[in-house]
Amino acid sequence: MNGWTGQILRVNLTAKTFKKESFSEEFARKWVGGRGFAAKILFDELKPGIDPLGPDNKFIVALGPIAGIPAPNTGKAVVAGKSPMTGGYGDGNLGTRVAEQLRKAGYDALIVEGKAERPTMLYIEDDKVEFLPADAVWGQGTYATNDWIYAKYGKGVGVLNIGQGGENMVRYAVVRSLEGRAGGRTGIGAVMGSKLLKAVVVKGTKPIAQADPEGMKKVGHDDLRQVHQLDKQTGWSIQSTNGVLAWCNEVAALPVRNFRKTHHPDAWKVDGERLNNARIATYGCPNCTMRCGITIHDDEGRESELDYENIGLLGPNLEIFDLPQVASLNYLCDEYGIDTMSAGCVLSFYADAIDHGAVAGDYKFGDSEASKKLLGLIARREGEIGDLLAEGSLRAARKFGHGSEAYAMQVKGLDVAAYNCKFIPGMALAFGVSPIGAHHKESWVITFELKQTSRESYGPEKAKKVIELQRIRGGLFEYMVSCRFPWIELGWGLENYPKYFKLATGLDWTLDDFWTVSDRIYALMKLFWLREYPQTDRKLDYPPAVWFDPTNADTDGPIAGKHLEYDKYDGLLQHYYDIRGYDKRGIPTKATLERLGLAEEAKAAERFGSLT
Ligand code: PTT
Ligand code: SF4
Repeated sequence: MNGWTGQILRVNLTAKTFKKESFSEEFARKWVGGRGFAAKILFDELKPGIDPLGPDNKFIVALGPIAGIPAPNTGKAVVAGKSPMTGGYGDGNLGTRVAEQLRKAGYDALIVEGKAERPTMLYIEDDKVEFLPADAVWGQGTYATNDWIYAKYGKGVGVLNIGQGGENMVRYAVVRSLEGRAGGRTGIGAVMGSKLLKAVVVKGTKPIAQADPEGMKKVGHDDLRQVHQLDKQTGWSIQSTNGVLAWCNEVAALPVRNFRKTHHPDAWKVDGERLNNARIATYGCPNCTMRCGITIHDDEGRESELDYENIGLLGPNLEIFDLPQVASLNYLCDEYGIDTMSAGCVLSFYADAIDHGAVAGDYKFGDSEASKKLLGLIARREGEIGDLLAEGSLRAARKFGHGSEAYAMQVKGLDVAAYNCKFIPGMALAFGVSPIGAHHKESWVITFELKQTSRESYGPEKAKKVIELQRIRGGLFEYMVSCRFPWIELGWGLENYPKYFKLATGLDWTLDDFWTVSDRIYALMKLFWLREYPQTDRKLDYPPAVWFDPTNADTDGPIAGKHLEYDKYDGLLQHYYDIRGYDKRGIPTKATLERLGLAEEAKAAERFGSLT
């Protein structure tokens, strides 16, 4: 089968067994790869209601038809499982040599089941699979673990590993790969930890079957150059993702003080220009010619790679405007293997809850030393507070009570990304309807909304745009499995993806064919929710309550006195459901499921919750 190896590697850690399983061409065409494969496998194989941190959950690594091929930005992999943060389908997308090595080993996906008896490293080399002891690095951070692995196998292998956060099942633990790369903020690192799986190392030597290997070589080579030139012309990677910080501050969209404020006079101290000035090195994912990983020294001289999300949520959101201090918090998150974004939101929520008298404590906004200590307590689940904050802001709010849930900045249990939507209805909708909780990766509608429409509008054009972006970002890029930055940041055309798909698989698809796959996967993720939460309600698609609160409105700046309005937001949500063909609860109707080829899945879901 060109474009796919046609094989999945299934490993059972309890029994220490493994087998290769073939999948059909029909399966490949229907789900394509990455998120599509992972969602379908988890939907079919997980019993509803299982504990995400128990042995019944599965850890999946899934690749797409262009993953690992020398073409722009294809060095990415999807890691997935039932999310410990949300209880729904969860995944993340990270740069890793595993993309190329696993495909060369002969697999499009890896499924890890069960639980090891002792800390384990899985070593995969073509047809060989070894279950190796990892006691030597259990309890160690991700940097030491990486060094240990590289010392054994050299730097050419693909590596996924976890730190203390994953080992101790911090619900927002991530999977780490190369320098500066992390993914699976829905808690996929904790899923690895729950299985005592410290690391996965992959080496492959086989060719990847393609419909037109010569064509691919030429086009891939030319496009890698073209993307590099585009990056030079636009200058995007000078500030990389953090180029957006100054803009967010200007348009009142920056998270400041647990999202209480939307802008701050000191924001410039941590903006893209300052980050670039402090740069000591640049890292990137494999097959990337627009490398975006800007690395600086933290206050202790350690290398730390910073993106906008990390800076926004560990910096202004905690009222910390000292770049080396922010870098230090970021370094610790990377070392412990916990999500910088949820970590930032959990700490800001804690400070806010103390401020509002929901809980007693002396932690304060702006205190970077105390923040560092708390990160250590969280990663080790040490003491009552470390253990509780390791559960995420929603669960902590439920424990604190006193109305604090209103300002736990999360949707469906996943903390929000660094866009303060106090008065940005479309982006608030994008967070609300993201099928994995509040993640910006699904739909980043904010620039369209602020640059091309009125901020005041709750009209259908915003719901339509959210869906258009979901199809591309949460769809195409997550099942083809390649980085979206050439498209979003450099304007490298979407038409390149059908082109690569054809070179890899021989199939001549239009973009509309791809959007059908995107809609199918979104519908399946929703069915996953229905099975887990049969009483599911549209309120699950609401952003944090504090954004609707008039007493929380800004007192100065461009959106002074403004806030989201419930009735209008609900109308916008309804536009979204209507366009998607979902019912009033936000669940795809039977007709929609039928149209997307999900009749079987609908039947399976109906055993647990009703469909309309
Ligand atoms: C992603 C999320 C992001 S999104 C960031 S910064 W960003 C944070 N990075 C973290 C980190 O670093 N260390 C850490 N301990 N925790 C972190 N949590 C946060 O995780 C990432 C880039 C970025 S940088 C983005 S937007 C794009 N994301 C893509 C995506 O989701 N899909 C895709 N097809 N292409 C993408 N390209 C870009 O990749 P999650 P990476 Mg990450 C250190 O996975 O779970 O979605 O969380 O993968 O290889 O580091 O690249 O301003
Ligand atoms: Fe990785 Fe950044 Fe390149 Fe995307 S642009 S592939 S995230 S280095």
